[in-house]
Amino acid sequence: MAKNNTYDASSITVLEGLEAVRKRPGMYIGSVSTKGLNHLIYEIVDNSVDEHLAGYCTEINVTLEKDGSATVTDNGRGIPIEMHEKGMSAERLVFTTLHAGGKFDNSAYKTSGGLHGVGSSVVNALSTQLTVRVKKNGFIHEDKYEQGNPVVDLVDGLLPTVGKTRETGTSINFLPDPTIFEKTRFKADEVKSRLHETAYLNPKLRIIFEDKRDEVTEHIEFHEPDGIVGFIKDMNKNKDVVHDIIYFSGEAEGIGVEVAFQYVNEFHENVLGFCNNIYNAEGGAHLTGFKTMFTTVINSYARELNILKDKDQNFTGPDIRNGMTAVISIKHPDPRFEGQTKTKLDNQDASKAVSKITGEEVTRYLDRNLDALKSIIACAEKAAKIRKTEEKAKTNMLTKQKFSFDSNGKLANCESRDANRCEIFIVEGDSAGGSAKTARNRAFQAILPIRGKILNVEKASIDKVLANAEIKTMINAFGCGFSEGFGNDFDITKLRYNKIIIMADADVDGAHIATLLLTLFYRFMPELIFEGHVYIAMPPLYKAIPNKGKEEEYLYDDLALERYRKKHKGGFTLQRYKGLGEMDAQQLWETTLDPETRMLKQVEIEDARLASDVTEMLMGTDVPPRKEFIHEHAVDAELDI
Ligand code: TTJ
Repeated sequence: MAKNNTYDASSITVLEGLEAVRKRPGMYIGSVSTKGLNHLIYEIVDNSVDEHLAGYCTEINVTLEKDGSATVTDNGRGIPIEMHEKGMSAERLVFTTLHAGGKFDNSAYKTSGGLHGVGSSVVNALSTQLTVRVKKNGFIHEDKYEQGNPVVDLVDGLLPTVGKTRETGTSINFLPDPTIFEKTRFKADEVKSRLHETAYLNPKLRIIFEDKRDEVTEHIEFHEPDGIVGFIKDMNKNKDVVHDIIYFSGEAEGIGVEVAFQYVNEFHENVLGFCNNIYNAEGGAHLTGFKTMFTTVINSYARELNILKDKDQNFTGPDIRNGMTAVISIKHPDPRFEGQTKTKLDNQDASKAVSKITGEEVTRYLDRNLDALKSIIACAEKAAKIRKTEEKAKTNMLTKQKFSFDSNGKLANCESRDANRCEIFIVEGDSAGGSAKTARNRAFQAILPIRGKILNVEKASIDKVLANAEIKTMINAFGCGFSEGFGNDFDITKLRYNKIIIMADADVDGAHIATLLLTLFYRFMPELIFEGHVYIAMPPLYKAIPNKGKEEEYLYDDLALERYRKKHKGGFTLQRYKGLGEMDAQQLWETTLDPETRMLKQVEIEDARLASDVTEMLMGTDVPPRKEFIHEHAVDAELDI
């Protein structure tokens, strides 16, 4: 409880507010999985970014501490600490009032919207401990909270000081509450990738990341003075680019618009949308405005240049974006978000603004750069040609070899046709596939064995992808088609299995196969992931059989083994499972297939996006980084029970 006695009725409603956050944390941070956990860091960092946008902060430090806490420090003006009219220091209002969000100045752009910017009070409510240090007016002021409640006595209504300083800034240290979160280990890869994104979007900001949790401290500085141009440059590094990066910016309808794009010789598009520095996974109005106008402009150039003749149809939008890497970043005074994960920008004025500026600026640039224009149209022509061949091939495929549900290559289908109940396991290797077929409950579990490595879809053209036997079998089995640039034929309502479960060995090759499959789903069937249908099976690493008494136990990671060792001092025999193929049918059922006892990890869209980003690295000829990545992930792997 709060020790100080300056509390009045208003502070009681405050604490009730935070209690609501602790009761239903998902409502405020999306989930209590690792994703929600990492969100806590972003909530705090966003405040410092706001201070940067207001023109006062140039550096932000984010540190993952040894004790499992996180520290965010900036060199801004420092949160106001003086007495606020409600009889509390302003800083206390920020950390104990829902939606107060530290907006004491009139910074033009709120980062709040959707899941984001719900504020530092939410982080406070979900932390066992939170310490605030504010450097200003010559002193370091300190405040502390436990489970969201202040535990520091005010001195004449003011915060105590713990030292002197000439600097200004804010530092927050917080320890996530283990009774709220499923796991409390921040995922460094995700945090780094998000901080790097923030650096690209704020070219004058320096972000220093440190991970002190392992023996060797990791220290990385993110500073991207080239902004979103640098973002494009990095996404396209090691790729065959076909023209210089095109950049433009402008303002319309009170909305700031910045766009950078460049084409590469590949067969997919990668168009990312940001609003007020927040990534919009589901896109939205800004992307629609850009895409629609860009399609119009390129088609009209193609007609002007007589590349499209009178009788020819227009290029489709996806044709035109074939090979495009683009970042559309807007600043909106009052963003609203919709969609499954509340990451789809809903403001229609954003579409108008982006469309207007794209129309003007792209024309201005391409009028003067005919070579770039011709390269872009060449990409569209290539795509259109493949699309037409593909449309023909698809019609042939559908009419000639009518797909039969039961005789589809190696698929051992289940008996039930009730999609809600059905599961399909994608199993690496013929031998594991064979055991899984014996072990499964054929009433509702289907098994699809796949052989060895599957095709890396990032590197292949669409016709290659569709010619690949494993991929064809998967698309057929799932039943909902696929979506790629060339028209969207994906229909999630036709999905035949509620759960698609990737079953691969817990080793380097297994991780690689899972990555390739995630990349495939992410590119061609992203809704499967958005709507939570994709899972990864987590087979155990060991079986422990105690020397006397009690039953044997499956252990799913080394931590579990460590715990088991401590509990069973009497001795036990340990069986190590090297791979799925080594388990007999009964063991496979108990450990991996039986819904009552198995462990599954539900794949989130971030996992897939990350997988897609790293596929390049994994597939490259560079052996060292590959090893490193997989090692890191092997250590990181955590369990959803
Ligand atoms: C507000 O207007 C007066 C001067 O200070 C402005 C402000 O709030 N600055 C500010 C807040 N800088 N940094 C923060 C901040 C930093 C972190 C890490 C966390 C929070 C909640 C706020």
